[in-house]
Amino acid sequence: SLYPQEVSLTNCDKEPIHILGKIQSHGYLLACDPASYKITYCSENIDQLFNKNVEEILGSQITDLLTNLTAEILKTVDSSEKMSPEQLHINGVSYLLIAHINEGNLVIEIEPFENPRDPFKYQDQLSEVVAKLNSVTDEQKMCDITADLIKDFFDYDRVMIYRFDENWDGIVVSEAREGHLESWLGLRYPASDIPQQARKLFLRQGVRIIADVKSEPVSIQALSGDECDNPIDLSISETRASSPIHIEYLENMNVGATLTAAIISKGNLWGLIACHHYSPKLVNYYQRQSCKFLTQVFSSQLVLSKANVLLQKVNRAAVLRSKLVEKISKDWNIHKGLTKGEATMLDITEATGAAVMLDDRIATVGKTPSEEEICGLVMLLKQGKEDLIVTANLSERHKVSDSLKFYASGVLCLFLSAAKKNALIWFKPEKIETVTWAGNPEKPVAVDENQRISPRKSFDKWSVEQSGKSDPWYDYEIAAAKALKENISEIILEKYEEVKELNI
Ligand code: BLA
Repeated sequence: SLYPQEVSLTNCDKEPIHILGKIQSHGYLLACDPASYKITYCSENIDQLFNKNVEEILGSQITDLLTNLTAEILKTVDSSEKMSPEQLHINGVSYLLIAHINEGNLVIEIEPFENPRDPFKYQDQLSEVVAKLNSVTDEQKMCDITADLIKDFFDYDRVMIYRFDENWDGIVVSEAREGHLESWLGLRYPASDIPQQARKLFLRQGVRIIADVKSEPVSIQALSGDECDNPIDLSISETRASSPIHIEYLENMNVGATLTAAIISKGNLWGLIACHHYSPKLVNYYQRQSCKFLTQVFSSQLVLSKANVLLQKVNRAAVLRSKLVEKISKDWNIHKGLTKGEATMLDITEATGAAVMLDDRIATVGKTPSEEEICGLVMLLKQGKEDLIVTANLSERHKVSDSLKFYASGVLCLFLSAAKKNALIWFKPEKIETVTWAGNPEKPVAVDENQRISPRKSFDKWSVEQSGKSDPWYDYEIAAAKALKENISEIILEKYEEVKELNI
């Protein structure tokens, strides 16, 4: 590792971001015991709303402070849900009051409620959006439409659809931005930019804003003494201040405000809608809920379309496989049946080349290495324990020739029996790709002389050539190959039985 042990990147995973004891300065926070109504926490700026200071408020009754509302709040808020917000007017200013219960505290947050929109008109627009999203099935189109819609609706300078890969690195797959901004489409960001506890919290919260990156967060005071000794859990709070590391990250990007919404597919974080504004920006609670709703519509549409595409592929592979079996059962020429004519073994996967090795004879279809090289490859693959080999990076497993790397960086190989004389093999070619990261991915953090970790300063494009890798093998391809192997084994067995009978 480039860094000393104590400041390894995993430290970022340890920051307890849900109990940092601060809120963003546009909001106000009060918390009380739900049974006694005694106020146990409040934010230091609370005196701006009520003509009382922190000392007077802590320990007093919430029912004395929010006289009209408290009964309502306490009636409606239950232990899991957030109460629907109440509008408040204090000194001629409109606010929204949002309450929830978490870890034994009734948490009340108050935030400014500026330029409320006509709720009916808004509803109409939302319905239009849902209809629009429902009408597309292509994943990329869906992302593009969603990015445009969110930009239209909430007017951030830049809206990105950000997708996580299997290592939690991320890529900007769609973008809507103001014309003068540089495009970030296709840029990658390392997993450490969003550590795992942040992703986890995020999955729970769904949508979140940072209204003003430059504003100083406001501390929370506790009745019990030092808040740090008995911190309040802000996991589902609306106004929770962000980790200073993330704030520094956004400052390094010159971002002034953000909105982030979780794209969830079957309970997992698929990606984010990441919105950036280059000055402060506060979207109110109702707007955030709309954004959450839109993101949910997008997420479910995404899951549906993925399931449909998969189903179509699975069906197609099954139909082709039965054609193959039918063909082979006619003349029992497995080599020819699998590699010649209209349907071949190539068609049940997305591979570009395939080979069958049977009775010491090879037949190929599509773009493959030479027969000699295929033999050599099978000798290599045979050495392992498995009778199914799946790799999208052959040169990572074996030292291979340039030609093998070129035609067969991706290999899906099934041995037909334990003796490993006979095999079905599919190939995918090497896909040389230039991957562009936002900053050097090897150095996602800087460490100062006090061993303090900070995010990287530069997000300048950093290109890396990626070689030796093919497209991945999808589960449906592996399943189709396995099913074909079963079919072929049965055919061989039948053939053997019949030959035996003829001999008698
Ligand atoms: C949080 N980092 C985040 C979040 C995003 C990113 C979206 C969640 C923000 C939120 O909840 O409001 C990262 N934002 C991005 C990326 C893009 C973007 C990749 O717009 C791309 C366009 N961050 C670092 C390093 C550390 C780190 C090195 O870069 C740790 C040492 C930490 N990021 C970090 C933490 C959080 C975070 C702790 C949680 C912030 C919080 O919710 O308090």
